[in-house]
Amino acid sequence: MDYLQLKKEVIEHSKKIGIDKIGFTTADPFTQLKERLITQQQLGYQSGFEEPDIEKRINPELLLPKAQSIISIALAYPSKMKNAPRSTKDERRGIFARASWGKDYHDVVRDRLKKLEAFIIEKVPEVKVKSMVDTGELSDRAVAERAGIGWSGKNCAIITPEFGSYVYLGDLISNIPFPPDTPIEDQCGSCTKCLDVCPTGALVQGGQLDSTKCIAFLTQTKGFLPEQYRTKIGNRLYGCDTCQTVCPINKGKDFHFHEEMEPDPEIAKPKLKPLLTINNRDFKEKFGYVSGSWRGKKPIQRNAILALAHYKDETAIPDLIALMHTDPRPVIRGTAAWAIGKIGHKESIAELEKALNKEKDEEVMEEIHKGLQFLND
Ligand code: B12
Ligand code: SF4
Ligand code: SF4
Repeated sequence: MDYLQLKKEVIEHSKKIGIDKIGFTTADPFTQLKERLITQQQLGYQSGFEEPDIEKRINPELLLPKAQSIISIALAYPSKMKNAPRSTKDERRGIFARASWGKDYHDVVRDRLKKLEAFIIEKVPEVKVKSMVDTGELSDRAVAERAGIGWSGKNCAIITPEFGSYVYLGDLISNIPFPPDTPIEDQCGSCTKCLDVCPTGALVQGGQLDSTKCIAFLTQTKGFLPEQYRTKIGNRLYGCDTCQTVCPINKGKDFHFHEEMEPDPEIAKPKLKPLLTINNRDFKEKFGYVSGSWRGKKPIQRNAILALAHYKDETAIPDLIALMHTDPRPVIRGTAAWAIGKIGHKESIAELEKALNKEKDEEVMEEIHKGLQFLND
């Protein structure tokens, strides 16, 4: 079979089905990645969202017997929101990172991978294929880097010359020996903007992330946010784009190729106060289709409380007091108490004391004490 010809046809077809960039690499083990993953594990820098089995991550043959190649695909997503609503003094708003704008990208990328699989199966009916996006075993970035989609930036992102780093990645492993592409040269040069601007110092050095400090990770945790980060997350409800927005390669990069990726401004940049009281059904209906809701309502609500504290929004005090007294979730009660103190609403001292008298959860009591301390200082 003429694999080069088949590769050309696959590339041609990819353009018709809404894939913005495609690259090919071998199914050889990712040996350099193995060392990196072990190092990250040993340093305690992993987020816990990664596939834990390192062998599966680095050896495509364990995922598809007789694997011969991996196709990497990239879909460009928008970086600018049309008709973005303004956050006003009375109605403060939070922000979902761009990777959570529009329909959940897992569904969008999976759709393109399925279409690509169907085309390859049509051409080679006996082919074996396996596709994945984000939740699969492979490192989507390591695959993309080796397949020439982009280089691995100091901010850890795969940066394409065409679309910058605002691309989602997906992989298709097959037993077809497609001729591989060559990696792109690193174009970061002496720039260190992303390292300099990271609010928490999570980029410990170029291309190395301590996930436990990264705001993108922290916004997705379910417990109390460690205190040193509470004032750093600003109005972020999910994810963080800071090390990408400062990147000079991303300047002017804003692509609107995919209708599904257009954000609903009221969802991507929602009002904060209504989030405090939203019920499960409404949350699912409004936010359920975006990738940023995968951890459920609690982290978003916790982050909304912290965002209101960030804005020192006194108009949120009645809602925060109600949460502190009645919410069944300790994280929400405690974070609300902390926020009331942080906002500096001295008239709430009595409410905090009342809450302290009836509170049974020790962590929450600690947060109420912190709130009181802010107000008594
Ligand atoms: C776990 C995870 C996270 C964690 C950890 C991120 C990280 N940097 O490791 C958290 C929750 C923090 C996170 C955040 C984000 N994520 Co995420 N995440 C993943 C996931 C599931 C695994 C990543 C992983 O294994 N990391 C471990 C590190 C060690 O490996 P790696 O980054 O995959 O591979 C690189 C390194 O190994 C490096 N490397 C290897 N050896 C060596 C040696 C040296 C010396 C150096 C310098 C580097 C180096 O090269 C590889 C290629 O770049 C992938 C999906 C997947 N299955 O791959 C998505 C993925 C990486 N995330 C993605 C996105 C969009 C994000 C966010 C931008 C979302 C947001 N706006 O909040 C942020 C960006 C944060 C950042 N600066 O990285 C995209 C990235 C797209 C792109 N253009 O790069 C992915 C690929 C999902 C997808 N399919 O589109 N994510
Ligand atoms: S996503 Fe935010 S917190 Fe994480 S490395 Fe980038 S700038 Fe730092
Ligand atoms: S900000 Fe500079 S160093 Fe960081 S990824 Fe972009 S070009 Fe590279």
